[in-house]
Amino acid sequence: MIKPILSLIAALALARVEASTWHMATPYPDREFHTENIKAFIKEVATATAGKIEITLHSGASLYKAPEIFKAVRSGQIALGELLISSLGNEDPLFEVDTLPFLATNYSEAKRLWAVSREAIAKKLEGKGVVLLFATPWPGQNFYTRAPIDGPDDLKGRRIRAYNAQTAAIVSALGAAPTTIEVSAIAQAFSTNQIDAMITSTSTGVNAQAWDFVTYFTEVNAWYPKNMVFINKRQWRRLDEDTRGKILAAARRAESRGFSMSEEVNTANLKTLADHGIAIARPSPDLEAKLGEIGAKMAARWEDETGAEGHGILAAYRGE
Ligand code: PCA
Repeated sequence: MIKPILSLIAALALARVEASTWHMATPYPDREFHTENIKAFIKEVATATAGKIEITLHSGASLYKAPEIFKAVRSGQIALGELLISSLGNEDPLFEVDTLPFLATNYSEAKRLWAVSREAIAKKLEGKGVVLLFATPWPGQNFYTRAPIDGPDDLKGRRIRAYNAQTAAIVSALGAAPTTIEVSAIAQAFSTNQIDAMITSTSTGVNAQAWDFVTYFTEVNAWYPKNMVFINKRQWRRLDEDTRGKILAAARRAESRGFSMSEEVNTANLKTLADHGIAIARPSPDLEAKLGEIGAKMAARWEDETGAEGHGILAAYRGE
């Protein structure tokens, strides 16, 4: 019901040059730090443009589910969206660079990886009809399990949640069974035994109240996937230079704020997990070795698939 109405609103908005209300969709809940950051961005855009650009945010997959958001923005049904960059891996493997295990394992490496891949990713997105505004990393990705993980064999046969094709591939490489589940369905998936473990950040773990389902958290910080906020390209081009400049300035601030928020939230959330009785463990050397081996194989395959472009990014990242 609401979708045709939104298309109509979008069409009307396109026909007018003055004040516009744009719609934006994200799969992530209101209480997520990414969402808070987006709300601050929206406020700054409204202030900087003196109310000319108002953005209505639809969080928690309330308007579109994650797999529909890219198409909705690209086709102009809505103006803006937020998505995990790597969820576009089926569009182009280049989008999966920040989901390669053990390539970037702390915030400063995550920042460096973004610095060397941002331009190529922005260009790919433009070719697909959207303009990148900013990206924000999730905290590092870790294991949430019901039993301790002493070594990689303890993960064999587990039913582990995945959130896209790349994470499903990592789960399979560990000899476990992946099931792809959106953030909003995590609790239900655990309670119906669809999954008995997950790999995600402290942020999603706390928001999903992981302590209701699991007892162990193994901290590997295996990769730092990023969300991106992007806008329909036609809508973007229709704006005057001055307005675009103001939105880009707000986006730059949102990106730098998002990196800091992610780190702060991670520290606070590690404590929240512990306060709820979750045991926080370091990985055993053989679990780390196995993940490193999977990461090296995936990076080599990714480099093959992405050719000179991917090779250039990895070489720049490694300082070669
Ligand atoms: N949370 C999102 C993506 C990565 C993360 O930390 C999720 O679990 O789906």
